[in-house]
Amino acid sequence: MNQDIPVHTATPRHNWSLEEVQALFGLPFNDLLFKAHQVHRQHFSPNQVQVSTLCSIKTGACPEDCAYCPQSVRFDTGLEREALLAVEEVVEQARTARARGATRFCMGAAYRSPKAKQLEVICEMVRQVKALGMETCATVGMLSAEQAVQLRDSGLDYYNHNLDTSPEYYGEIITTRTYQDRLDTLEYVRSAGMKVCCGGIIGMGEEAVDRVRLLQTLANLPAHPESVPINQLVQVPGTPLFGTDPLDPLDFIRTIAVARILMPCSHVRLSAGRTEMSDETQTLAFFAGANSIFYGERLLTTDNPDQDHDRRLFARLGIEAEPATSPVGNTTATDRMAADAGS
Ligand code: SAM
Ligand code: DTB
Ligand code: SF4
Repeated sequence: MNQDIPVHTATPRHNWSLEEVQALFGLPFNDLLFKAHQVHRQHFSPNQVQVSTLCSIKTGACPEDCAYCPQSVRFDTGLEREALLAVEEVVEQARTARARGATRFCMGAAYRSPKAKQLEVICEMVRQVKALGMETCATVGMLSAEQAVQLRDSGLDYYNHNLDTSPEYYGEIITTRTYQDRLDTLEYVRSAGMKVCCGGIIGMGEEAVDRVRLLQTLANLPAHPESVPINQLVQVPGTPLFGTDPLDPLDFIRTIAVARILMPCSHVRLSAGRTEMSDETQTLAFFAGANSIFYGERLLTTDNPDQDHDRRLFARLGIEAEPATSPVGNTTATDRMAADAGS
């Protein structure tokens, strides 16, 4: 029996030891899922999933060398580079996402860090998307403390900036910035008063201990990220990680379950990689505590399940889209998802 392992506490903890997190990963699968699901039910409505839609506002030609990423200028992935989109085009995409039931719109840019002029345009996008009544999220690379304040002042709710893997494995994946650079940006985002979206990628050839250390690092941040995206590597031909041994889906589920236990009040997002997952794997992820997804046929540059498929999966599982924090008109996100099915 595993009674000596703390399952959950009323107040989230920030002092998880390596051994404690390893012990959770090492539990028999049923014990781990049972604990994670209990924690999930204590903090969230078990049949609601938050729905976000991604938009690549600036695609490709990124100077960074992240070994997983199709957008790095260093790898030949056949991706067409695109300049920063016009504000109107982004707002139009946000309107469509809202009509389809998304409550959060996430704008991603292939930058190491945005230049002042670029950030001004991004701030205008944020203002106009926010005015549609949607939650706003952006992921545009490293920020200075001042840039974080600028984004907050334009109405940005969430900033996504992933740690991606353990501090120890990071140098195998990215050489053009450090783990500390990532932590610094996260601190600026937090100090500016925005919500943090921070997680990682599983299936990059890391050892089990790297997953332990990634989740331990996230859980031991001064405040838990409100949103924790767990991505499964999308293998893109031309990137150095293409051809990495595929992940055991049950190891992915274990990672979701441990994230749920360590960060009980955070939304855990079943993020990239759903196209390659069976419906049954996704179902287990929801049971293990995942309660957010990206909705829409595209992530940033790669495929995501089509909307009909996701709608059917939600219906088969009795899952509803989580209502928006500030509702838009008198329809719910679930109504809008359903209405879109008939259009
Ligand atoms: N350039 C910015 C940055 O890196 O912070 C923002 C955009 S970047 C594409 C956002 C995140 O997407 C990365 O941190 C990584 O976690 C995720 N990502 C990129 N390529 C991926 C892939 N092939 N599979 C899974 N996740 C991926
Ligand atoms: C996150 O953690 N995953 C999203 C979002 N944050 C920006 C991005 C996934 C990208 C997958 C590869 C692509 O489509 O380019
Ligand atoms: Fe650039 Fe972000 Fe891709 Fe890294 S993950 S290459 S920083 S777009």
